[in-house]
Amino acid sequence: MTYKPLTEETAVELAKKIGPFKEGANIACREIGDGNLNLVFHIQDETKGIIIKQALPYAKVVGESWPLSLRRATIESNALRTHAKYVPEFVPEVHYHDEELAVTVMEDLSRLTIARKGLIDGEDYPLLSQHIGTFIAKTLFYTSDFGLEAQEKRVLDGKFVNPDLCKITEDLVFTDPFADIDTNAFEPELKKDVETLWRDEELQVKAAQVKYKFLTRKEALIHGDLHTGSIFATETETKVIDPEFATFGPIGFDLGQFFANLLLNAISREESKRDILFYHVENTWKVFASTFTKLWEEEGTEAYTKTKQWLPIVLQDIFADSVAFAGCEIIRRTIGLAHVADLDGIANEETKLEAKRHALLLGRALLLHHEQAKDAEIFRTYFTNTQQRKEVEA
Ligand code: SR1
Ligand code: MG
Repeated sequence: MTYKPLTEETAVELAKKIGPFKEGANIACREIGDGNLNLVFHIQDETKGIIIKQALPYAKVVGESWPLSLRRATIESNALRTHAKYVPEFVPEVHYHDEELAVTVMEDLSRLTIARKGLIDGEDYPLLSQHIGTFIAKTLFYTSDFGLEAQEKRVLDGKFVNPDLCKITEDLVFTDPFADIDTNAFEPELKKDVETLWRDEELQVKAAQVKYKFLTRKEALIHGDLHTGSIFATETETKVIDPEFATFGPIGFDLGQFFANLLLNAISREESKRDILFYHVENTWKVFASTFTKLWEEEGTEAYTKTKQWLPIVLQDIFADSVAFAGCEIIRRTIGLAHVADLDGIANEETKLEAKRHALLLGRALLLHHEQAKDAEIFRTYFTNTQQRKEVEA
């Protein structure tokens, strides 16, 4: 079949051909895509449902002037299938993929809620950090040069060459927010704060260094866009979706994006309701480090994983990277092209501006001091200091 964007009608026709529906079933379809890039159709009859996701040949958030490769749909379905090998409990099942149509048919997760929305509505998701810490540790360990034979890893790396989507991250996360670029978006009242950031030469150097790390460190298969909008959750279940940005990159990247989005939600909450977010940040790191350690000790593939003294050094590097990536993500979600509803949805204008100023200072502090960051409590310390406008000491 040649590529054509689906409509609700043609999505139903496709579902009838490949879906689990019986002849004559009463099928309903709704386009529910609220992300920046794709069409997403929820299709159901009285008893079951499926999701049909289709990539558009351009970035939906900007329009046809920003062309994007359809191959990302294949990258996404390959990533979901790779993740399913290691953590089937944390990903939706892929039923079908058509490369030409850029379509992936997958498990209907509508019994769960997107974690960003739930967190904004005040949900706590007590198991979120346990699940995401495990997801990140396993998917990254098993695709890294600690858990996969080198030759296999090189072959897998070749399946995830993802230049278009990597460029989005390179531009939107590491470059544009640090300069006066048209696509940045922020309230005029923040202009002074943003200009201070643009003039901060020390910060510019750190941003350049971590962008270089993202470009050059092909350590493991990263999800590549692991914010709270890429996670479905309930009190007991967690599913990671949308790995269309998947590529080989630094192990700390997914951790950093997840930390940042938890912290952005914490900024948006009243003081008394923030503790659960700090708990999730700290526990994600704790679960990640302990799971990664166990895998290293029990399933390390390379002779060098027998060098016990090296593991704490590897973990320290991953942690410091994650702090830097978190800093960039916080800054870009505040003044870059793609914002988050956690901050933009704050109803009171003055509170919103204060929250965004806090976010900029927190992002800056994390990026500036990431090399000295030793344990996950620093997120809480930097959060409080920047909220009180205290200069953060390394
Ligand atoms: C043009 S795409 C903007 C953002 O949406 C995606 O979810 C990624 O986070 C990307 O940076
Ligand atoms: Mg997405």
